[in-house]
Formats: sequence, C-alpha cells, structure tokens
Amino acid sequence: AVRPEALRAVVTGASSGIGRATVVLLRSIGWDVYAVARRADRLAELAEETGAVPVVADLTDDTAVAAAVEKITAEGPVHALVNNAGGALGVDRVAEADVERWQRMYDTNVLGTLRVTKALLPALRASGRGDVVVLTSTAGHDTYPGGAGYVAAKHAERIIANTLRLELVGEPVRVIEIAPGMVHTEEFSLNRYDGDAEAASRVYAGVAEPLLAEDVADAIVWTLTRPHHVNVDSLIIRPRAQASNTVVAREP
Ligand code: 8X3
Repeated sequence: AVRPEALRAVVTGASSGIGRATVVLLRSIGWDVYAVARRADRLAELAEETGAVPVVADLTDDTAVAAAVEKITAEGPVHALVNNAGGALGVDRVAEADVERWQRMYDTNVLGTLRVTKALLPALRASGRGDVVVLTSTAGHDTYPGGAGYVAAKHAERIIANTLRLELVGEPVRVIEIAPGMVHTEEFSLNRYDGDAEAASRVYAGVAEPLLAEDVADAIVWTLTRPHHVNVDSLIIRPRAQASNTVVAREP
C-alpha cells in the first residue's frame, strides 16, 4: 500500500546482500520501498517479510527499466534511489581478460546505474528532496592484480556519481557514493568465482570480522537520514581487519 506522506525509495539489486539489507532497514524506519531485482521468487519473499513492493526487472534491458520506472513513478513521488545492483565476474588479469565478462560487468554496474538513475531523475527532482546513492566499492578507489575489469567498472560508476553531483548543484538532489571494502555477503564472491564455493570462501578466510551487508545498509541509511542540506559525498567503509584492497589481516 502506498502512503502519500511516506518517504519512498527504490533499491536495486534488492534480492540479496547489501540491497536486501537496505530494503529491510528502510522498511524498519518507515520508508516505502520498491525492491528491484531479476529474481521474482526472492523478491516475493522479501515483500512478504518487509512489505516492500517487488519490481522484477533486468537492469541491462532498457525496456524493462522504462516499464519499471513508469510503474513506480505512476504511484507517487520518489525520494531516494539506491543503485546497488552489480557485482564482479572473475579475477582475470589484463593479459587473459575475458572480454565478454568485462562487458557484462560494465553493463550491470555502470550502464545499469546509468539507466535507472537517468530514468528516475525527473521524479527525484520533482520530489523536492531526492537522493541518488551509488554503491561503488573500494575497487572504485584503488586497484589490485586481477581486479581491472571490476575496478574499471567501479571507477566508472564513481565518476558518474561525481559528475552528476556537479551537474545537479543547486537542485534538491544529493548524490552519495558508498564505497565498501570487504563485505561477506551470500553471493558476491560466489558470483565472482562462478559458483565455486571454495574459492569464494577463501576471500574471507581468517579475516576476523568482515563487514556484513547490514553494516553497509546502516551506512547507506545514515547518509539518507542526514538533514537534506548535508551531502555525504563519499563514504569508504572497510572492516577493521582490512587496511587496503591488498593489506588484510588474516588469522592462520
Ligand atoms: C568488493 C571489493 O576488493 O573485493 O567490492 O573487489 S573487492
């Protein structure tokens, strides 16, 4: 049910990880939330659990994005867009890069964010208190061997956020970059390593306490709930055990 007085957010990549945790947290503080993802079964479960409105859409599909945005904006104003969908595919070194995988990373992370942001901007502007959150990564700030495909995509997303902030200056829309380091989610590393659970678990092996999706959701919601004249441009958030993308404390 849409309540005219509520703040309303759109969260992409809502079926798991940081996106899902953000939906749960926003609902818990009374926001109306449109949860966007491809997997209808997972969204239905999330909707049941939280009362979020499920929106099934593939963000690499222009027509699907347009249809989703049309449905959402027809129901009322939109105050926040959390661009969370995306992820890493592989750890190819440049010399062995799988071009098709790099293209998919670019399409989901960079162009996915562009498609949804562009489509929702009129509604965010019209709301009089809009927010565009872009989930980049510490990979948007630094690089590491085997990371170039994902790192390039995350740098590109960061540049879109930084540029959009310049372009919107003076308007009632904030642009917020959230750049998490090591976050132990259900699927990030599993997707990156093509379903290889052992390779995925090695990412977090011996790390005392990686971040959890809830830690990042907490940071996102903190930025969204600052008074609207306060723009948190960029927030880097890592577990204490991670000092950089390559310097990580691991117990033997
Ligand atoms: C994930 C950070 O360093 O594992 O966004 O690529 S990293």
